[in-house]
Amino acid sequence: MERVPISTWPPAEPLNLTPETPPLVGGSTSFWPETIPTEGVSISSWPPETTSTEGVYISSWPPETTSIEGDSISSWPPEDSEPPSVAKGKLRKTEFDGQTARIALAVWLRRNHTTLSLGIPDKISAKSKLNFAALTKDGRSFLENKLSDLEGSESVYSDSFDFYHSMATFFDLLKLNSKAQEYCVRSLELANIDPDLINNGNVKDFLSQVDRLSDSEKDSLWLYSRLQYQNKMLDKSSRLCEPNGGSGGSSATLSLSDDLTLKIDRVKAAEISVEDFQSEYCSKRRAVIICQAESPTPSPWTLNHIRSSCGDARVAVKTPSAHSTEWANLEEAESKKVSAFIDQKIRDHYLFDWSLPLNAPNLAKEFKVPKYFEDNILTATSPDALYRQSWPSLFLGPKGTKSGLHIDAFGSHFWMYLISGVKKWTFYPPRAAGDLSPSFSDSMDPTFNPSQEELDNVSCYSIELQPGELLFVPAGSPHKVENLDDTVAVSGNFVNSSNLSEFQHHLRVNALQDPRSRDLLTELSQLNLIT
Ligand SMILES: O=C(O)CCC(=O)C(=O)O
Ligand SMILES: [Fe+2]
Repeated sequence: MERVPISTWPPAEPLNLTPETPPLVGGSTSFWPETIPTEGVSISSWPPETTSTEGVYISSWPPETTSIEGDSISSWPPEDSEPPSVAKGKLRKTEFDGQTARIALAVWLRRNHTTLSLGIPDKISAKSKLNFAALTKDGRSFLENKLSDLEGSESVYSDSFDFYHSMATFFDLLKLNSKAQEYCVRSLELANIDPDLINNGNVKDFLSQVDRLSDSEKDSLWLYSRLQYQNKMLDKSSRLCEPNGGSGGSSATLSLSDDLTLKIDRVKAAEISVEDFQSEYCSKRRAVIICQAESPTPSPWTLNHIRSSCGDARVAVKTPSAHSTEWANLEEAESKKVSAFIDQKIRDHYLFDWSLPLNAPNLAKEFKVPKYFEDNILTATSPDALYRQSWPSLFLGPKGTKSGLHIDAFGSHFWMYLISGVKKWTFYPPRAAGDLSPSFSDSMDPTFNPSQEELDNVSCYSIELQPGELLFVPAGSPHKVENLDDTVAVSGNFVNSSNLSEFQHHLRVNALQDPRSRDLLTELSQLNLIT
């Protein structure tokens, strides 16, 4: 696939986001590679008429060219399209067409969505729809049939990397994790790639090895690495051995270390130095609320002030959806001016994690990041580097809006300063993440859809964040948030020595699919900030 030069993103001008545009950063910052042909398709135009945006990464969005514009649903993929080359194995198109499971499912969906009643909800993204379809009875049996056809021709393709990679993607979409991992390993072995490449060597060696891989080899290594991360989250025995947080295996009560990790102190700013914060909270992975902190803005950020400073800027507002597989179960609802968002105050529309440097630079200049979080390697990079301008970001949450259970992306820590209103935060122990029904699809960020029973079996701890309070959320903590009033808040994700190793791990995995993560690794290594 075509990859647009990194220098074209982010655009110099603030974005005029349309509903078709994928998240700018996500995270929120959820990194956005989507290698399904449904990428960038707006809800209203589902199923897509064209597949012109196939496999475009967030960092290379929007695509410069449209490749197969004009093809209709029924003619995609084109009849005469060449399947990917199959190393050595004799290609028999009827048995193995080279498709990965997501592409096969998307094509199947396009052809059958009018005749089958799959119950796919309307107002969710193309990505969420595809994940939903994979869980329907018909979707599952399509995938199972395809998989059993593939299994039937395994002997013909026993030396084909593409074949085993494709099989792994089917097992993965069917949530057969150990089979998926086993087939990833086979594909990587056939391509002479060490499955543990992600964990080995310094950054330079890692990148020089990765640069030698083909796109599908990187995809296979990416899937293997994501499965490894996922299995670690799900594996009860390894969770019991971890030093931080968590409820261990079956946990109605907190262990002593969980108690320490979960309990959230309120400390007055005058009584906590930056060093105390680092040693007592940040490096111990304990959340804390710092109260009576110096105001980070020269004048109060009322809605009027925000409207007059950046009312004309556009924002893609979010809305929660139980069926969403987007980050924190938040779907993009619509694009509108900030002034319209403030005036209309539509129930369930949430202005969420909106980058101030990128979208409202004047407002960004007024905000001083609290001293506790200045030690942040994401701000040591060049202006165009990934994450460099993502924060501080703004949250305007009408009463009742929520963000679903999630873990902050790329191993980052998080802070939030609440300007007005009250936010209810609920934390779960990091080690209990696997007990809360995490579901992985195409990123390292799972969505969580725990049943009431699962929730009842895991300890949690809630606090109500008040105006003027500053919250620190350590990397790896599952949490969810509800706006008890109309709220205005500002936040940031950050990385320092205490979370550098998991940050690097996530960045290495992401670099297999996202060129901007790859460039960030290179830059941080050139700056000697990582090795
Ligand atoms: O305030 C919220 O709704 C959630 C903030 C949060 O957890 C995040 O952006 O990671
Ligand atoms: Fe979060």
